[in-house]
Amino acid sequence: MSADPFYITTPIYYVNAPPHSGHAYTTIVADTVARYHRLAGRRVYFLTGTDEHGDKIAQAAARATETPQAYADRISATFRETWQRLGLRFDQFIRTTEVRHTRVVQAILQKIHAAGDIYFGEYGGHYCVGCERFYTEKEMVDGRCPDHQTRLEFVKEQNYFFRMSRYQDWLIRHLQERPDFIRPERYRNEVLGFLREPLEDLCISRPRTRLEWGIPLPFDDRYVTYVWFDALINYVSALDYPDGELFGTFWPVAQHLIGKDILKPHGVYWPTMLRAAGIPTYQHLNVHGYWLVDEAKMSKSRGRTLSPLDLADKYGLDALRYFLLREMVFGLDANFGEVALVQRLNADLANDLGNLLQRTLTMVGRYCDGRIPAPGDPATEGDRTLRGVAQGLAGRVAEAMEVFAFHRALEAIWELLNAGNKYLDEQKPWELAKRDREALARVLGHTCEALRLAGLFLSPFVPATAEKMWAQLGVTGPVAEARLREAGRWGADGPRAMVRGEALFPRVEFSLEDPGPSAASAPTTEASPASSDEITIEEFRRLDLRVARVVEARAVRGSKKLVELKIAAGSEERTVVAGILLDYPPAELVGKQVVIVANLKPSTLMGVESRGMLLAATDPDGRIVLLAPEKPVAPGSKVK
Ligand code: ME8
Repeated sequence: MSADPFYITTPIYYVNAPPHSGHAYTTIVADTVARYHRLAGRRVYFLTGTDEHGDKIAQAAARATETPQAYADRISATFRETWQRLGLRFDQFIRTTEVRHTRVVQAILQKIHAAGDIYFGEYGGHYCVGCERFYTEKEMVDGRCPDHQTRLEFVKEQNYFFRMSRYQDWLIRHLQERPDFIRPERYRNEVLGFLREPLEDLCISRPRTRLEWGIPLPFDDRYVTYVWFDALINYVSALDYPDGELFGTFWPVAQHLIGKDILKPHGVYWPTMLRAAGIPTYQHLNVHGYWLVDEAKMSKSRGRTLSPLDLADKYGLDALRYFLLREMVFGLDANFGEVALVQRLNADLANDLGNLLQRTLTMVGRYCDGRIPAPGDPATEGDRTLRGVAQGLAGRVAEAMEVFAFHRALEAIWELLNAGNKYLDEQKPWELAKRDREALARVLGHTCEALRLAGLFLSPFVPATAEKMWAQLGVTGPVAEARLREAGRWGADGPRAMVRGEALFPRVEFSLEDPGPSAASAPTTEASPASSDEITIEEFRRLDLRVARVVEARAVRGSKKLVELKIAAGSEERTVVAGILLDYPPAELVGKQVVIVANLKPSTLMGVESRGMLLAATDPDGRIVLLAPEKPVAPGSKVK
C-alpha cells in the first residue's frame, strides 16, 4: 500500500534477566531510526520482543523455582514495560512462546526438511549453556567458554542438522555483490573471515530427554528446535509469513539491528536459513559495538549492569537518549559513565541547546512583545550563513541516518545550534533594539527559525525536548506528526506567539569528589561563607594538605573537562584527575606547583583512578584557578 515502507527490528532479548542499558541502547536506536523515517513520511514498522526458549531460560526458571512459562511471562513483561516507560514506540512486541510464532517455525522447518536440507546425524562437542552453542577444541580457552568462562561439558548425541555448508559459496558471493549487506564494513569483513574456514552444518535440535523447553520438531517430536533456529524466525513470523499483508509490505525492506555479540547467527545462520526456505534475504544488518563499564562489556551474566530506568529517572529520558546516541560511534565500543553523561547534559543540552532557546525567547519577549518575527529575507552575511547551515541540515542528517551514524547527525544539528549562538553574539540584538527595529526583528526571526528546524531534526533523538521547543516557539505541533517535506523548509511556519516555558535542561551540579551527581532543582545561589557548618581545629587537622609538583598531564579521553595528572609529592608519585581542562591546557600544567588533599579516598573517574584532589578557586563566571604556594617549596611539604 505505502510506496515507501521501512522495517526495523531489534534482537529479541533473552528473558533470563531484566533489561539493562545495553538492551536499552539497541531499542532506543531502533526507536530513533523509526521516528526519523516516520518524520520523512515513510510507513514504518518497528519490531522488538523476547526470546523465551532454550536451556538458558529453563535453567533461570528453575533457579527462580517457577515454570519456564510463568518465568518467561514475568520477565518478558518487564522488557515490554521498560520500553513503554522509556516512551519507545514499537509497533509489535513478539514473544517466541506465542502460538503464531511456533507455527511459522514449524512450517519453515518442514519446508527445509522436505527440500532435503535437514538431515539426522551424530554430533559431539563442548556445549556452553550461556551461549546455547557447541564449541570446538580450538575455540575453547583452557577447557572453558571464552565468553562465560564456564567449564564446558563434552556432549555426544544424535541430532538434526541444517546443511548450512551448502550455502557457503552463495553467501560469500552475496556479500561480495552487496557490500552494504552487513555494515559497518568491519563486521562484513568479520563475516567474510568466518567464511574463509569451511562452514560446518548447524545442529538445530536438542533431544527432549535433555531439554523440554522448546518448539517440537514437526518431523520428530522426540526433539525440540535449537533456540537460534527458533528465535531468528521471529523477524518473519511477526509479519505473518508467508501470506500476511505485513510480510508483503515490509519484508522486502527489512533492516536488522544487533550488537556485535550476535553477528554470526545474523550474518551466517539467518541468511542461509532464509535461502534454504526460499525467502528473499533481509536488506541490511546494522551492527553496533558494546557499551563497556570499567573496560568490560556491560552484561547480565557478569552482573555489570546499569538500569536504564534508574538513569532516566535521575537525568531524564532525553538526556539518556542523547548521551547514548551521541557518545557511541555506531559500530565501535564506548564507555558508559555517569560523569560523561552529566558532562554531555550540561555542555551540549543545558548550555548549547537550552541556553540558545532561552536567550532567544527572552529577547522575543522583551523586544517583540512575545511575537515571533518571520525570518524575512536575509540581509547580512551573518543571516545568509545561518540560513545556509539550516538549509544544509536535511541532507547531512539524511546521509548520516542512512548509515546509522547518529553521532554525525547530532554533530550536524549542533553545528546549527553553534551557528545560532555565534550569530546572536555577532548580531547583538540587544544593541539593535536601541537603534534598528527592523534588523532586530530579522535577527530574532532568523534565530527562531533555526531553532524550529533544530527542534524538527532533533525530534527523533530527543522527542520530548523537541516538543517543548516547538511549544515554546509557538509552532503548531506536535513535532511527532510533522513531516520533513513540509516542515523542513526554511520559513515554513508563519508569524506566531511564543509560549513561555521552563528551561529545557536544568544543569546538573556535581563535584568530582562526589560521584553521585544530582539534578539541581533550583538555580544555584551564590554560596555565602558558611557559618552554621563550623568545624573544629581537630577536624581541620584530619585533612592532609600537601604541595605537589605536576610531572605529567593529559586530557582524559572522551571527556571535555577532565585532566589526568601525574604529580610528585615528596618521594611519592600519584595520579590525580581534575576537572580543569577548560581552564588549563595540559601542557601548561607540567612543572606547576599545586596544593592537593592527599588523604582523600580514591575514586574512579571515566575509568581513571584518582588519588587525591587539587585545590582551586572558582570565580563567579565559573573560571577555575589553581591554588599554589606563594613561592616554590619542596614538593611534599605539608600545608597547615
Ligand atoms: O542475544 N552493549 O539476547 P540478549 C551494547 N536472544 N549492546 C548490548 C550490550 C552491551 N553491553 N548488552 C546487550 C540475545 N546488548 C538473543 C537474540 S535475536 C533473533 C536473538 C544488546 O538478551 C545488543 O543488541 O543477550 C545485543 O546484541 C543484545 O542486547 C543481546 O541481547
